[in-house]
Amino acid sequence: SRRRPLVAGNWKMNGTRASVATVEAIRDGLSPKLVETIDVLICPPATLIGSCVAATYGSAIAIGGQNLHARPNGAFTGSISAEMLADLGAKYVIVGHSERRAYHHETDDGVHAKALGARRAGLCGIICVGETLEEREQGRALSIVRAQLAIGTPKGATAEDTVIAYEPVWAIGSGRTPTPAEIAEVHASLREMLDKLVGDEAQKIRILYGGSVKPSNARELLSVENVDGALVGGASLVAEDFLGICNAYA
Ligand code: G2H
Repeated sequence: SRRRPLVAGNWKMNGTRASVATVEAIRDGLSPKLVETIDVLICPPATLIGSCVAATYGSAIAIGGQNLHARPNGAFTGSISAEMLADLGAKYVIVGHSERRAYHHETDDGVHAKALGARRAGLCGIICVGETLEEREQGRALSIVRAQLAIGTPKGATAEDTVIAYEPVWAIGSGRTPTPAEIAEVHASLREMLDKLVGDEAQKIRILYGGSVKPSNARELLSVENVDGALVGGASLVAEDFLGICNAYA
């Protein structure tokens, strides 16, 4: 496709200063030929963003945040703004991951506000959508993810400031993945909805698949039509596994 693939790692609440070595191993393991073809991103916990940016300076790897507060600053104890992430050298930020939605009560309107915050600070927001198992079994998967996309995506979103990630909640960390046909159906529907939202720009905006991506299934999942890369959780914690996923594009 005309879209440049993005392979993104989401470390979630894992990693200490020693884990910067993992980013260094990923940096050193990416072949020059591969980084001509794909974008690579690691989203470590906020405590490690600065040191991971330093470790990847001048390399093909971008560093991002996993969450942000929608406002630029203020009396919001414990929160981190998009401006603060950008100040550290982050280029991306994950917005509305299902774990944030489930454990921190994030709503689609809240996701929209955070996506605006990311854009305000010059970050690319990775807006996450996905249905629960119950919603899928009720035949509501498409209507759920389309609504999440429609509400969460800022007006005038572009490929520079927005990436979409489809992560079926039941596939996250479970080892279960949708079939290629199920993924293709959702991604086609999301792109059609994006077209309604932003017009022609929809053809440029990347839609990632996330949920139990690993080296052994990456080639199959990433070759599905309209899948423009992966958001990788567990398998991004081990350099060899993450590189194995990136090499699905080699
Ligand atoms: C989905 C994914 C990364 P995992 O949350 O965002 O995690 O690959 O461990 O299923």
